[in-house]
Amino acid sequence: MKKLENPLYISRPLLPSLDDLYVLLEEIWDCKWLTNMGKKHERFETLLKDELEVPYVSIFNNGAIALTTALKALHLPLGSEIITTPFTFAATPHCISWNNLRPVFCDINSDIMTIDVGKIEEQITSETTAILGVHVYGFPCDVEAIEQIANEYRLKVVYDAAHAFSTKLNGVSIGKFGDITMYSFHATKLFNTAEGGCLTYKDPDLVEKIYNLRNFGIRGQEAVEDIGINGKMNEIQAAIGLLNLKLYKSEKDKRALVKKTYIERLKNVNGIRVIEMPKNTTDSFQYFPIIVEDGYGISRDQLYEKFTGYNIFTRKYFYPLCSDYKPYRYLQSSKPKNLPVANNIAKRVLCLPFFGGLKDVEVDMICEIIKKNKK
Ligand code: T4K
Repeated sequence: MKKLENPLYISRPLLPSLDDLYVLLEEIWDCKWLTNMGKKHERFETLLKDELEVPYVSIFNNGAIALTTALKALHLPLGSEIITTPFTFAATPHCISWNNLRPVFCDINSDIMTIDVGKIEEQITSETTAILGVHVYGFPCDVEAIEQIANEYRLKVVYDAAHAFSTKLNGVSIGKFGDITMYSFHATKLFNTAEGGCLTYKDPDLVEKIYNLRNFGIRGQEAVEDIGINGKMNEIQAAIGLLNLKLYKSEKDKRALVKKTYIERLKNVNGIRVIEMPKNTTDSFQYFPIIVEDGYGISRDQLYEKFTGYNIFTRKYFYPLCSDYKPYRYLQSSKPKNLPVANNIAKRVLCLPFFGGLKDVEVDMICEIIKKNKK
């Protein structure tokens, strides 16, 4: 097997045709309205609400600002504790910290790597005010159990669904669970607007609140009614969103085929664990993680290096754990003995290149590299 001439990345963005984009850009240029809730923004927000099958949706300039705003909108007492997972992207605990709230890390389950609902209650103290679950790789958290715990302890529930665009649980949109859910539309996501994101929620009282927080609290030229930030999506992002809404299902179909091939080829490789979506869940086809078990013979890091040698850039999402980042290391909940499963998974997980345009020969090569290096 020869080293690839061009690098092969974990993801490649879904791009609308330039001709189609040009038509929408021309409309934007003609009316000279670039941002501040223009026509494209309005249309995209409306269509997205239908697409995600949720009562309310507010679009944002990126997922992290959206998540920060979600926590702000819930009026959680300053300094209170938010129980979350360390097995996620930095944005999750950072959005907690930016609200002057304190992340408390809870371990994950080894099957689908979401927050371990059996361990949440041990983390609850008189300071706890919310649970922030992450539907990591599009695998759904145990939303029912989380709801039960939240009801019992009167906690708010926020979900980070950055990876879960179009995920459904028993036919219900993942955006309908909890108090607020955040989706990311970053370039690396199944559905993208280059940068972008949204919040979904069901409480009508949150509509005004989130609207204000997203735009400096401005309610007219002479009225500022809340301490908002600039979370607005611009018209060019919204234009990409409008076009990609029409395309993402066919991207999903292509990814479904790639995933099927990966699973077929890899499921019998001793020491490689592939993770299938639970039966009651509609897949978001965001990432394709494998777990490199001891039986494989070489470590995840060694396999990662083998790939790099072929110009193939797999990713160790999510290593290191957020609990090992400098700002969070000192926390009591970051101690490895509190997070045995997360620590184990973080050193074994590897996300393989996964996007619709991945060629059969490339999938073959990736699977061959995995098989060939087994000891
Ligand atoms: N919560 C969770 C659980 C998240 O995963 C994320 C973001 C967020 C919250 C926050 O949402 P946003 O504020 O981002 O909307 C990437 C993404 O930047 C980030 O959005 C994502 N999670 C995270 C998991 O992955 P990096 O630093 O790994 O990205 P980067 O630049 O190394 O890109 C990965 C690969 O994608 C590249 O090797 C090539 C390809 N790529 C990337 C970009 C930016 C492209 O082909 N085109 C591109 O434009 O963070």
